Amino acid sequence: MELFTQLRHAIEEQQFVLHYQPIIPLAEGLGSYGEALLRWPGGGSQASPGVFIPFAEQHGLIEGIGDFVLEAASHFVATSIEQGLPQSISINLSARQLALSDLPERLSQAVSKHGIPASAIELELTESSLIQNLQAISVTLTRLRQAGFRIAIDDFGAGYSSLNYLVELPVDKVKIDQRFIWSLFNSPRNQAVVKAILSLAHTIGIQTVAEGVETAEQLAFLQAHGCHYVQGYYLARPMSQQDFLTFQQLGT
Ligand code: G
Ligand code: G
Ligand code: MN
Ligand code: NA
Repeated sequence: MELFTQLRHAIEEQQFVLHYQPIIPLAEGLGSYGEALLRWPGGGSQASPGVFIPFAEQHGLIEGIGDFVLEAASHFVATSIEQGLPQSISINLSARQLALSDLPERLSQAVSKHGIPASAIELELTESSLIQNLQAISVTLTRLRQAGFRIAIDDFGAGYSSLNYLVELPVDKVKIDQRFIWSLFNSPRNQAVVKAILSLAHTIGIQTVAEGVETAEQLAFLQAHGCHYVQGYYLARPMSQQDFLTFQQLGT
Protein backbone atom coordinates (compact mmCIF):
# COMPACT_ATOMS: atom_id res chain seq x y z
CA MET A 1 0.00 0.00 0.00
CA GLU A 2 1.31 3.43 -0.68
CA LEU A 3 2.32 5.67 2.19
CA PHE A 4 -0.56 8.13 1.70
CA THR A 5 -3.21 5.43 2.11
CA GLN A 6 -1.34 3.78 4.97
CA LEU A 7 -1.06 7.06 6.84
CA ARG A 8 -4.73 7.89 6.32
CA HIS A 9 -5.68 4.54 7.84
CA ALA A 10 -3.22 5.05 10.66
CA ILE A 11 -4.83 8.41 11.50
CA GLU A 12 -8.39 7.04 11.32
CA GLU A 13 -7.53 4.01 13.43
CA GLN A 14 -5.26 5.91 15.82
CA GLN A 15 -2.33 3.59 15.24
CA PHE A 16 0.16 6.06 16.67
CA VAL A 17 1.59 6.25 20.18
CA LEU A 18 3.58 8.89 21.99
CA HIS A 19 6.86 8.10 23.65
CA TYR A 20 8.51 10.54 26.02
CA GLN A 21 12.15 11.49 26.47
CA PRO A 22 13.04 13.03 29.85
CA ILE A 23 14.44 16.57 29.97
CA ILE A 24 16.46 16.97 33.15
CA PRO A 25 17.12 20.25 35.00
CA LEU A 26 20.66 21.23 35.98
CA ALA A 27 19.61 24.32 37.93
CA GLU A 28 17.89 24.57 41.31
CA GLY A 29 14.14 25.02 41.40
CA LEU A 30 13.35 23.55 37.98
CA GLY A 31 11.45 20.30 37.45
CA SER A 32 12.04 17.57 34.92
CA TYR A 33 9.59 17.16 32.05
CA GLY A 34 9.46 15.23 28.80
CA GLU A 35 9.40 15.68 25.04
CA ALA A 36 6.59 13.78 23.32
CA LEU A 37 7.88 11.89 20.29
CA LEU A 38 5.50 10.26 17.86
CA ARG A 39 5.82 6.55 17.13
CA TRP A 40 3.99 4.45 14.53
CA PRO A 41 4.29 0.78 15.55
CA GLY A 42 2.67 -0.55 12.35
CA GLY A 43 4.56 1.76 10.02
CA GLY A 44 7.23 -0.67 8.88
CA SER A 45 10.18 0.85 7.05
CA GLN A 46 8.52 4.28 7.02
CA ALA A 47 7.71 4.35 10.73
CA SER A 48 10.24 7.05 11.58
CA PRO A 49 8.64 10.46 12.12
CA GLY A 50 11.62 11.91 10.29
CA VAL A 51 10.12 10.19 7.21
CA PHE A 52 6.36 10.30 7.61
CA ILE A 53 5.98 13.75 9.20
CA PRO A 54 7.48 15.60 6.21
CA PHE A 55 5.36 13.39 3.91
CA ALA A 56 2.21 14.13 5.93
CA GLU A 57 3.00 17.84 5.76
CA GLN A 58 3.28 17.75 1.99
CA HIS A 59 0.13 15.69 1.46
CA GLY A 60 -2.36 17.40 3.73
CA LEU A 61 -2.30 14.81 6.50
CA ILE A 62 -0.48 16.74 9.21
CA GLU A 63 -3.62 18.16 10.84
CA GLY A 64 -4.96 14.73 11.72
CA ILE A 65 -1.61 13.68 13.14
CA GLY A 66 -1.25 16.94 15.04
CA ASP A 67 -4.70 16.52 16.58
CA PHE A 68 -3.76 13.02 17.72
CA VAL A 69 -0.54 14.26 19.34
CA LEU A 70 -2.31 17.09 21.12
CA GLU A 71 -5.10 14.83 22.37
CA ALA A 72 -2.74 12.07 23.53
CA ALA A 73 -0.33 14.48 25.24
CA SER A 74 -3.12 16.37 27.04
CA HIS A 75 -4.64 13.08 28.18
CA PHE A 76 -1.27 11.97 29.49
CA VAL A 77 -0.76 15.19 31.45
CA ALA A 78 -4.26 14.85 32.95
CA THR A 79 -3.54 11.22 33.95
CA SER A 80 -0.27 12.26 35.59
CA ILE A 81 -1.91 15.04 37.56
CA GLU A 82 -4.61 12.60 38.75
CA GLN A 83 -1.83 10.40 40.09
CA GLY A 84 -0.46 13.33 42.07
CA LEU A 85 2.40 14.00 39.70
CA PRO A 86 2.58 17.54 38.33
CA GLN A 87 3.62 17.04 34.76
CA SER A 88 4.57 19.17 31.86
CA ILE A 89 5.55 18.04 28.42
CA SER A 90 6.67 19.51 25.14
CA ILE A 91 5.22 18.64 21.76
CA ASN A 92 6.67 19.27 18.30
CA LEU A 93 4.76 21.43 15.86
CA SER A 94 5.55 21.53 12.18
CA ALA A 95 5.49 24.58 9.91
CA ARG A 96 2.00 23.90 8.59
CA GLN A 97 0.54 23.40 12.01
CA LEU A 98 1.98 26.73 13.05
CA ALA A 99 0.32 28.33 10.03
CA LEU A 100 -3.19 27.10 10.94
CA SER A 101 -5.16 30.21 11.82
CA ASP A 102 -7.13 28.41 14.53
CA LEU A 103 -4.08 26.82 16.19
CA PRO A 104 -4.42 28.78 19.47
CA GLU A 105 -8.11 27.79 19.71
CA ARG A 106 -7.37 24.13 18.96
CA LEU A 107 -4.71 24.02 21.63
CA SER A 108 -6.86 25.85 24.19
CA GLN A 109 -9.79 23.50 23.52
CA ALA A 110 -7.62 20.44 24.07
CA VAL A 111 -6.25 21.60 27.42
CA SER A 112 -9.62 22.76 28.71
CA LYS A 113 -11.27 19.50 27.62
CA HIS A 114 -8.75 17.66 29.80
CA GLY A 115 -8.80 20.20 32.63
CA ILE A 116 -5.08 20.89 32.51
CA PRO A 117 -3.28 24.25 32.54
CA ALA A 118 -1.91 25.51 29.23
CA SER A 119 1.38 26.09 31.05
CA ALA A 120 1.78 22.29 31.18
CA ILE A 121 2.29 22.26 27.41
CA GLU A 122 5.37 23.61 25.69
CA LEU A 123 5.41 23.97 21.92
CA GLU A 124 8.64 23.14 20.06
CA LEU A 125 9.06 24.93 16.77
CA THR A 126 12.02 24.12 14.56
CA GLU A 127 14.00 27.01 13.20
CA SER A 128 13.16 25.90 9.68
CA SER A 129 9.43 26.35 10.37
CA LEU A 130 10.05 29.96 11.38
CA ILE A 131 11.57 31.10 8.11
CA GLN A 132 8.34 32.20 6.46
CA ASN A 133 6.63 35.41 7.43
CA LEU A 134 8.25 36.28 10.72
CA GLN A 135 5.69 39.02 11.36
CA ALA A 136 2.72 36.65 11.21
CA ILE A 137 4.52 34.02 13.28
CA SER A 138 5.30 36.59 15.93
CA VAL A 139 1.60 37.43 16.20
CA THR A 140 0.68 33.73 16.52
CA LEU A 141 3.33 33.15 19.18
CA THR A 142 2.12 36.13 21.17
CA ARG A 143 -1.43 34.72 21.10
CA LEU A 144 -0.18 31.32 22.19
CA ARG A 145 1.78 32.76 25.08
CA GLN A 146 -1.16 34.91 26.16
CA ALA A 147 -3.20 31.70 26.27
CA GLY A 148 -0.56 30.29 28.65
CA PHE A 149 1.45 27.98 26.39
CA ARG A 150 5.23 28.10 26.47
CA ILE A 151 7.32 28.32 23.31
CA ALA A 152 10.67 26.71 22.57
CA ILE A 153 12.81 27.06 19.45
CA ASP A 154 13.99 23.55 18.51
CA ASP A 155 17.26 22.73 16.71
CA PHE A 156 18.51 26.19 17.66
CA GLY A 157 21.67 27.40 15.95
CA ALA A 158 21.30 25.21 12.90
CA GLY A 159 19.68 27.81 10.68
CA TYR A 160 20.73 31.01 9.01
CA SER A 161 19.12 33.59 11.23
CA SER A 162 19.03 32.07 14.68
CA LEU A 163 19.91 35.31 16.40
CA ASN A 164 17.26 37.17 14.49
CA TYR A 165 14.61 34.77 15.85
CA LEU A 166 15.67 35.57 19.38
CA VAL A 167 15.33 39.26 18.69
CA GLU A 168 12.04 39.10 16.79
CA LEU A 169 10.05 36.32 18.41
CA PRO A 170 8.51 36.00 21.86
CA VAL A 171 9.94 32.70 23.10
CA ASP A 172 10.61 31.12 26.49
CA LYS A 173 13.34 28.68 25.64
CA VAL A 174 15.89 27.53 23.08
CA LYS A 175 16.90 23.92 22.49
CA ILE A 176 20.47 23.87 21.23
CA ASP A 177 20.82 21.68 18.16
CA GLN A 178 22.22 18.19 18.83
CA ARG A 179 25.01 18.68 16.31
CA PHE A 180 26.61 21.39 18.45
CA ILE A 181 26.62 19.07 21.45
CA TRP A 182 28.02 16.08 19.53
CA SER A 183 30.90 18.16 18.16
CA LEU A 184 31.58 20.05 21.40
CA PHE A 185 35.07 18.60 21.84
CA ASN A 186 36.04 18.57 18.17
CA SER A 187 37.27 22.12 18.30
CA PRO A 188 37.47 25.14 20.62
CA ARG A 189 35.19 26.96 18.19
CA ASN A 190 32.30 24.60 18.85
CA GLN A 191 32.69 25.19 22.57
CA ALA A 192 32.78 28.93 22.00
CA VAL A 193 29.52 28.78 20.02
CA VAL A 194 27.70 26.82 22.72
CA LYS A 195 29.04 29.11 25.44
CA ALA A 196 27.89 32.14 23.45
CA ILE A 197 24.37 30.73 22.99
CA LEU A 198 24.11 29.95 26.73
CA SER A 199 25.40 33.37 27.68
CA LEU A 200 23.16 35.27 25.26
CA ALA A 201 20.05 33.32 26.28
CA HIS A 202 20.85 33.94 29.92
CA THR A 203 21.30 37.67 29.34
CA ILE A 204 17.95 38.06 27.60
CA GLY A 205 16.10 35.82 30.05
CA ILE A 206 15.50 32.76 27.90
CA GLN A 207 15.96 29.22 29.25
CA THR A 208 18.26 26.73 27.55
CA VAL A 209 18.06 23.01 26.81
CA ALA A 210 20.96 21.03 25.34
CA GLU A 211 19.79 18.13 23.20
CA GLY A 212 21.73 15.04 22.15
CA VAL A 213 23.81 14.78 25.33
CA GLU A 214 25.58 11.43 25.00
CA THR A 215 28.60 11.63 27.35
CA ALA A 216 29.56 12.64 30.89
CA GLU A 217 32.03 15.17 29.46
CA GLN A 218 29.32 16.96 27.49
CA LEU A 219 27.11 17.03 30.58
CA ALA A 220 29.91 18.47 32.73
CA PHE A 221 30.62 21.21 30.17
CA LEU A 222 26.95 22.20 29.97
CA GLN A 223 26.59 22.23 33.73
CA ALA A 224 29.73 24.37 34.12
CA HIS A 225 28.37 26.91 31.64
CA GLY A 226 24.91 27.33 33.09
CA CYS A 227 22.67 25.34 30.75
CA HIS A 228 19.24 24.96 32.39
CA TYR A 229 18.25 21.52 31.09
CA VAL A 230 19.80 18.51 29.36
CA GLN A 231 18.25 15.85 27.14
CA GLY A 232 19.97 12.90 25.49
CA TYR A 233 20.87 9.24 25.49
CA TYR A 234 23.39 9.73 28.31
CA LEU A 235 20.49 10.66 30.61
CA ALA A 236 17.57 8.69 29.16
CA ARG A 237 16.24 7.48 25.83
CA PRO A 238 12.69 8.06 24.65
CA MET A 239 10.42 5.59 26.50
CA SER A 240 6.82 4.43 26.69
CA GLN A 241 4.29 6.53 28.58
CA GLN A 242 4.19 4.00 31.42
CA ASP A 243 7.97 3.91 31.76
CA PHE A 244 8.10 7.70 31.71
CA LEU A 245 5.51 7.92 34.51
CA THR A 246 7.63 5.53 36.58
CA PHE A 247 10.75 7.57 35.76
CA GLN A 248 9.03 10.75 36.96
CA GLN A 249 7.71 9.07 40.11
CA LEU A 250 11.20 7.87 41.05
CA GLY A 251 12.52 11.39 40.61
CA THR A 252 10.12 13.09 43.01
O1 G B 1 12.02 10.74 17.54
P1 G B 1 12.81 10.91 16.29
O2 G B 1 14.29 11.24 16.43
O3 G B 1 12.66 9.74 15.38
O4 G B 1 12.16 12.17 15.54
C1 G B 1 12.52 12.53 14.27
C2 G B 1 11.96 13.89 13.94
O5 G B 1 10.52 13.86 13.96
C3 G B 1 12.38 14.96 14.93
O6 G B 1 12.79 16.09 14.20
C4 G B 1 11.14 15.28 15.69
O7 G B 1 11.09 16.63 16.06
C5 G B 1 10.02 14.93 14.72
N1 G B 1 8.82 14.56 15.46
C6 G B 1 8.68 13.59 16.40
N2 G B 1 7.43 13.56 16.88
C7 G B 1 6.75 14.56 16.27
C8 G B 1 5.42 15.06 16.34
O8 G B 1 4.57 14.61 17.12
N3 G B 1 5.07 16.09 15.50
C9 G B 1 5.97 16.66 14.65
N4 G B 1 5.55 17.66 13.88
N5 G B 1 7.24 16.22 14.54
C10 G B 1 7.64 15.19 15.34
O1 G C 1 14.24 17.43 16.03
P1 G C 1 14.06 17.01 17.43
O2 G C 1 14.99 17.69 18.37
O3 G C 1 12.65 17.07 17.92
O4 G C 1 14.49 15.47 17.47
C1 G C 1 14.51 14.72 18.61
C2 G C 1 15.06 13.38 18.22
O5 G C 1 16.42 13.21 18.64
C3 G C 1 14.29 12.25 18.85
O6 G C 1 13.81 11.44 17.86
C4 G C 1 15.24 11.48 19.69
O7 G C 1 15.06 10.09 19.55
C5 G C 1 16.60 11.91 19.14
N1 G C 1 17.57 11.95 20.23
C6 G C 1 17.36 12.33 21.50
N2 G C 1 18.49 12.27 22.24
C7 G C 1 19.47 11.84 21.41
C8 G C 1 20.86 11.56 21.60
O8 G C 1 21.45 11.70 22.67
N3 G C 1 21.54 11.13 20.50
C9 G C 1 20.94 10.96 19.29
N4 G C 1 21.68 10.53 18.29
N5 G C 1 19.64 11.22 19.08
C10 G C 1 18.88 11.64 20.12
MN1 MN D 1 11.97 18.43 19.39
NA1 NA E 1 16.22 19.27 18.16
